[in-house]
Amino acid sequence: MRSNLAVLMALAFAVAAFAQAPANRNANGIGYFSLQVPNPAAMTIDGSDADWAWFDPTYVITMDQFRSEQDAPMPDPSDMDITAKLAWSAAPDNMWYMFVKVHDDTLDIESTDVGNPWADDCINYGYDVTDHGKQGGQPSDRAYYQPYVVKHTAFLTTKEIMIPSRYASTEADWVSFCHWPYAEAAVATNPPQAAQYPIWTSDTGVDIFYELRQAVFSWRSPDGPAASTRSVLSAGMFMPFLLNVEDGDGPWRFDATIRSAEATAAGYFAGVTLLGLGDYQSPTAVEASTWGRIKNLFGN
Ligand SMILES: [Ca+2]
Ligand SMILES: [Ca+2]
Ligand SMILES: [Ca+2]
Repeated sequence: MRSNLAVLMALAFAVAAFAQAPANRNANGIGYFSLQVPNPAAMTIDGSDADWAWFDPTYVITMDQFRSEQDAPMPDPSDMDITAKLAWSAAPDNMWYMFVKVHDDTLDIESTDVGNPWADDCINYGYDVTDHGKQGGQPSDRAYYQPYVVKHTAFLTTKEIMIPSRYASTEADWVSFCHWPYAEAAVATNPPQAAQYPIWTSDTGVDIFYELRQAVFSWRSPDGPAASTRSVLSAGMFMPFLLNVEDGDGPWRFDATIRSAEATAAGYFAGVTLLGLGDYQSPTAVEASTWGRIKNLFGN
């Protein structure tokens, strides 16, 4: 009995020691970058990236930097193809920005239940500023580990465009973090009429555009944003961050994610480094930057 207890205690210590983010947490093996928004007042959350022309294309997250959350083969680009831009703004705006373009053969937004977006096309993203991790999945963990969902509202009975990912069980606690002045989001499609149908498809498919900005909190209070600890975003900051893009059509649901298999298993997010204006706007960096150069600069 005593030896069994010793074994259990050793296992408990091992589990405790393992309750930290894996060293390899990124699907691209390197990490991701968020660029400082030069002029937050010029950004409009409308599903158009006309206001993102300043974004250095070197840092666009492309499909080869995602993996399948279910370790399935990656889809053909005609089935799903993703580009994502991550950005942040300095105080006083102090917001996280994201623009995700998804090319998809079929737009599926048929579910009417706001709390069940998972069978449809949507994005699932989140912040974990303190790198707390999912831990035991306790409700209290969600004060730190903060996933959200954005989905087109055309067919939702309750038209919430952004929700906490456990909307049904945490509705009262986290919904206010999804509303202005703390967050706003937009979803648009090309062609626009695709979103008039629960399920829409064509020979050439559809582009879906997700755009958002959101205040980031290192700790969320159940009493709402005003009682929570807001992060002050700054150049050089490391942000544990998740982006999953969900494809609801086909024989089974597909999740493309930026986190590694190890991070998925351990319940941690990928890693994003915040670059200031001077970090990515210098002429030499813009002219000759490639993923190889970035890897040399930041990955080792
Ligand atoms: Ca816009
Ligand atoms: Ca598809
Ligand atoms: Ca789809």
